[in-house]
Amino acid sequence: NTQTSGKDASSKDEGDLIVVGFSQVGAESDWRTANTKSFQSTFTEEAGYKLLFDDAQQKQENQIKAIRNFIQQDVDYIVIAPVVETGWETVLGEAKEAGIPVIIVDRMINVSDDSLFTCWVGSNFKQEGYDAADWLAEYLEKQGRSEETINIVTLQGTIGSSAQIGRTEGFAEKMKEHPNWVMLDRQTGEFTQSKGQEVMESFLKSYDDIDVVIAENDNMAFGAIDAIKAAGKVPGKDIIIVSFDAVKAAFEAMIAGDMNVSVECNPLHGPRVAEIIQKLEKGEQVEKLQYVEEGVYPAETAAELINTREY
Ligand code: GYE
Repeated sequence: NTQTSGKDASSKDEGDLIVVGFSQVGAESDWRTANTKSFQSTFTEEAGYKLLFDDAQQKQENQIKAIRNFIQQDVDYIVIAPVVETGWETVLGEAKEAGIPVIIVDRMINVSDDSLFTCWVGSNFKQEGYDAADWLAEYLEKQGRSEETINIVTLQGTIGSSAQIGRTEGFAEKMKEHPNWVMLDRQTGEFTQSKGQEVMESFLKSYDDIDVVIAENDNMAFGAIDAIKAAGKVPGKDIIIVSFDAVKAAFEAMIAGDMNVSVECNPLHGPRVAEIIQKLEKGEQVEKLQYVEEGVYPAETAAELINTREY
């Protein structure tokens, strides 16, 4: 409450609420929407919070502005879902100077002084890249194509974001175990369906022998599926679709036969951050880095599991 966090308890409009400023990346994907909802439904007044929400529209400069605003308003906690990893030192130095704890969620930041943030909770993106490659290797083996040349294209996420870096690097590392896999091209689709479709259209024009699309999120995969159908090919059969996030619409695409697998990335960080804040309120220690458990969902599991999915 406001007393333990050192705020003016007599302030009428905020009362005893814990004020949390949340700088969100944007609204680029189903994953992001689920992530935003998770915060909005957790940080309610009934639960004792006032949530100040800022959508940065995928721009770091907007995030820096929002964080400076939060500092000026003297919020109790700043939560950041950072769009990219680098460039945070100055503004986080200002938050530290103001004595406001900073919690990083989802993507990571790359700072030389790790006292600039209290803790981070998110996914192991490199592991997700490994999982995608391992699934593909097994699938191709079942099809008897382990020795065949396999032409791959990748729709990358926002360049410089942890989700892009980890998934690209994890997959690339595993490719070394498969000398017959060829990466024809990699380009960013900015994690959006429309850009994913656009980039896939250009890939289809440049290469007539694509075997696999790695889409670094489901929404770009949906765009790719549309592009493949428009080009007269069958997604899920002529071209294998490997994706990340495992949002509900991906399960629908898998049931329809359009997508082959989605590697899960869990967006439900609201309750995790609330737990961290409650510990900090009590003066307890929190773990510096918290990784979330995630699975891999091939198309064969989709029909059975779709109704159990929360996002
Ligand atoms: O995979 C994508 C979103 O950072 C994990 O961002 C997140 C990624 C997610 O736009 O859909």
